[in-house]
Amino acid sequence: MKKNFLFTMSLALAMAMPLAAQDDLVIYGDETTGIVWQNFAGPTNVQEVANPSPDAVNATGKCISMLRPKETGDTDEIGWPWEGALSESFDVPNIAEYNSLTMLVKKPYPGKVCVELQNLTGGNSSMIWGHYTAVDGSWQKLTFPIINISSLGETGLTKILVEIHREVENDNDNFEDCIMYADEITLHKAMPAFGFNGEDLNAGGWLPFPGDELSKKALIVDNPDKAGVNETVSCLKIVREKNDEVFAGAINRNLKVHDLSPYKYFTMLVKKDIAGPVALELQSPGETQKQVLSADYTEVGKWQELRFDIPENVLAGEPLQIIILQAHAVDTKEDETFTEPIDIYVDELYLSDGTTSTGNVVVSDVVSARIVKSELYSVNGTRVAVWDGASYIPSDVNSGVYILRQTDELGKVHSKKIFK
Ligand SMILES: [Ca+2]
Ligand SMILES: [Ca+2]
Repeated sequence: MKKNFLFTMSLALAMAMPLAAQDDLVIYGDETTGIVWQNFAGPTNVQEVANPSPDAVNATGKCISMLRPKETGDTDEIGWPWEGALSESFDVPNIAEYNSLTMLVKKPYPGKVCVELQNLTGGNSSMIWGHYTAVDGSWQKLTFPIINISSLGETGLTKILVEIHREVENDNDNFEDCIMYADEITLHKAMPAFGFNGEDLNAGGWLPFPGDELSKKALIVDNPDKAGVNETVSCLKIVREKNDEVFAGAINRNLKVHDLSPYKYFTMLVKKDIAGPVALELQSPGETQKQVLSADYTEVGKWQELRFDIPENVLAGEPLQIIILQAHAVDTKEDETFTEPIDIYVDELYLSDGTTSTGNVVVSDVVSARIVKSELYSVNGTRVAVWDGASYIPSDVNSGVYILRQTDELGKVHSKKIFK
């Protein structure tokens, strides 16, 4: 009797909490029931198994495993880059209320991961890319933007396809047959963060452009010069050949920045062996709006931070979904001095509202008139620092929230809340 009562109570509670009210919704994980996974495109042996190495990122008990063979078979369809796991067990009619999806991934080799969100009748989201970057086989949480879901219609999300290692490996001597794992698929109302750093913010993954997705003309590599301004581990490498188009480079179709208007510029690190402009072609969903931002690379051979100013009314107010990264926006077909392919390195792409920069807190962009005096106040109103001009906040100021009060050359006072 008691059991029945509890069951009825929990059912009533479950019915009283519509899914729409939840910010985070775990749709596959240890706590979910009735999710059945099957092989996709080959005998990949998809099954639910005990978590082989619980750690801080994934301490849960079970997960999905997939066998990824190395060799590509002709007739038996093994080892294709699109092999993976498919489940038709989901029921999320209100998928449009969610903005990002996270999935835990564990595999012995870094590489691209794809998810496709589908409905019963074949509508699908197109591929959404992520990139697993760990080299120690640890669990890593990948974030995918929820985009291109209008074709899912009324039924919403019912199927998910996970392509766990969308890479060609049959000519890679370092790759062996292996098991790869996925777990804890969660929908979030929060927007995915914007940024690319090669380590953990992969912004959905870059692909060579134009041309073959699997050509390896754009891929994540070890940073070749950690002695300069970029000490980070990894970056994107783009191979530029003489006969490539002016706009050649890499494309990222998996961005989700709803509103660019609060931002003043993009910053991005570039390193190449010849000087020349780099461009970011911004596009809205469906490519209805396009805008090219350019910056000049001059410090030949070294990492250089480029700044791409964002104009007023960028993309006519539409969201940003696609960036074509034009690594060397020069016509090399006609350039007699350009003969051999060059490697171009790109890293640390971020949006800035003009008040912060990587490392130091830059305050010089707060207003356009020249600042002659800066004062920093705690939120309690105590003045903690004063200095001439704008420049950087003194390094001995503790981290925290402050009010920055600046006086410009015209005597006008500007105040702004800042974080250090
Ligand atoms: Ca789990
Ligand atoms: Ca990096």
